[in-house]
Amino acid sequence: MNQDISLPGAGPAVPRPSPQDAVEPAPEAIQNAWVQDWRAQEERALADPQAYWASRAQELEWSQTWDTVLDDSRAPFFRWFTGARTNIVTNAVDRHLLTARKNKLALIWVGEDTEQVRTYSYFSLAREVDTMANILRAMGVEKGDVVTIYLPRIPEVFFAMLACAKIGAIHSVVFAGYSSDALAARIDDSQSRVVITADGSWVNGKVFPLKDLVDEAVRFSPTVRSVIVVRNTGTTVEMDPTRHHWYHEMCQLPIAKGRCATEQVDAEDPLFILYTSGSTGAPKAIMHTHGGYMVGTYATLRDSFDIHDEDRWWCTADPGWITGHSYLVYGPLLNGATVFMYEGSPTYPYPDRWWEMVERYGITSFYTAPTAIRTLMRFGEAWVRRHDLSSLRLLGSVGEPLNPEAWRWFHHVVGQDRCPIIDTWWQTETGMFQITTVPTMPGKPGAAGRPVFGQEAAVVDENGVEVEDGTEGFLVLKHPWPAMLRTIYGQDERYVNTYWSTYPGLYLTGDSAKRDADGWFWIIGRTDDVIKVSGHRLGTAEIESALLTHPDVVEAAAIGLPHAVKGNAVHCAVVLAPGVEPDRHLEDGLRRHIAATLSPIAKPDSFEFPEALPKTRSGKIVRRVLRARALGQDEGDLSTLDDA
Ligand code: 6R9
Repeated sequence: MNQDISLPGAGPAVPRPSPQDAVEPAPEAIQNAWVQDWRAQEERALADPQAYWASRAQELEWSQTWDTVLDDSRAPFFRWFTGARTNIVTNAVDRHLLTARKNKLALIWVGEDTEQVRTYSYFSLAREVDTMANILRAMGVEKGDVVTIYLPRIPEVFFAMLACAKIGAIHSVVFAGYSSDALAARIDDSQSRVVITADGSWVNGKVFPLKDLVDEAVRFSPTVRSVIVVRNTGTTVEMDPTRHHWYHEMCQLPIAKGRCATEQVDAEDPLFILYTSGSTGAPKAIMHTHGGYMVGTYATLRDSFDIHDEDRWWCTADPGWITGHSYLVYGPLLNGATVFMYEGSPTYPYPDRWWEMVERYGITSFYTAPTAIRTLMRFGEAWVRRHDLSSLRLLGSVGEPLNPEAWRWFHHVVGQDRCPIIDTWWQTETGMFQITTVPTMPGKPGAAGRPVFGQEAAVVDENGVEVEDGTEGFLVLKHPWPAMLRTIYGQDERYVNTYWSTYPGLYLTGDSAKRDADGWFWIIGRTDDVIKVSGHRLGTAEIESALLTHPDVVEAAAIGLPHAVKGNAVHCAVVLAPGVEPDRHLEDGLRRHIAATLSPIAKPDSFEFPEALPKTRSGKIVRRVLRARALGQDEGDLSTLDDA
């Protein structure tokens, strides 16, 4: 058992699972649902998961079919649909052009200034993707090259991701709220030569200077040759004519014109890498591939959110996170849906901005995060009641546990007691939902649901033995699934150690959970040094290394503490350099330092300034003791600590 893992996680307390709390879906919500008899489908899929996944894959197009559905001969390096050829863009865009969907809206985009609206049919989306792909090709981007995308929530992020996929390049999207240091680390690690960014992004009425941050990040980069800049805010930026290119100018060049064929790639060819925080060390580049990821995101979105052609789908996630990849860009387009994307935040200028959008654009399916629900809940129902939300059909949640109180508010106030709530538990690594519901299943406030078709999950103790229902333990997944990560880019050994070594044959999720007697899973929280703050995934190691670059800091430890709105808040214990006195001013300085070197999302809520940190004799920080102290709880067994 990995020593780093200790129960319980920092997540909010989970109420005792009680099956009688189940909320049956309203009959009108499930009339036309794709999955009616979910028990039968669950049984069928589990009887032969490979046959099940093959049947789902057959709903999509392949230029060459597979020899094997699942090749587990080198497990845990699983390979799906081996021998097959396709491209996720063939299925997300091209195939729709041969049907009536050609003229259907693929994307409705609304700016923070809501007078700014841009819409794209599948036909025009295809043209935009071709243009971007032609430009990338002309810049020398080839199959297998990594392109870094650092863009706000604007349509070009769709074009850029799809253009990379189209030519077989690997995209690495970096959340546009990360600092230049964090961006530089990701560019260097991935060795990308091209960066796609914008002059700036709008954040609550102010410009966030993306291009300046890129300049700082690539100043010393040995790899980056070109930076493509999308004009978004109209901000003045410095353009180095040798390697900075305005996107709108490049679009006018002859090289940008004309169609660009969609490269047919091997099902196992990489589609993207996405950096995410782990327990230790630098963020890891999770790698996903074309074939399996395509099948997994397509099938899970179709089943759980019951996508139909008349739907208008809104996933509020940023493209910089896995949710944006799987369920803002790829999953919905694979299903031929109409995607809605909004540039701004839910509370600016007023806390009814999202409801205004739902009403104005007739959103049917709305997928968001618990932290946003809790934030909006605090502003009161009146903001919601101002708007006609009768278009809504389904609601969804992701990123952290949706506590029963927030579940009930979302269900009653936003969903008017008629919209099923689909809580989706999954990870950057899993690529697709793993534990969730389909609309025909009863919802249980606070529970995520059941493993997706073809998957089984279990709750085990530290020896890998399944615990009794109702008991908390480590959540593991039993079967490989098509959209699973293939490795940590360039770090195969770390991949095996992180996910597959603790319990041989089982995928270690890093979460703790309980299962109830009906087979519903209740997620509790992380058991490792990952903190989910407002649904954003942060590693204590990253926050600590950011603090250690501050001149007044000698040692630092970061932990997550329960927080009513954010789920968790960052708390830091900092040992200061001799002679430095802690005060408000210093705390603010440390916060600003973290915002500048990592990201504003990582800013600590609270600090303590001890003389020394609790450590084991081998020098490992014992976060359990810090957590107990911060919460005023019993510190437990201290006998293994270093006396100092
Ligand atoms: C999709 C995403 C993964 C971690 C995961 C867990 C937490 C995600 C959840 C949830 C409870 C849910 N998590 N969804 N916890 N209920 N519905 O968030 O990916 O950023 O990689 O984070 O998020 O702790 O292990 P990622």
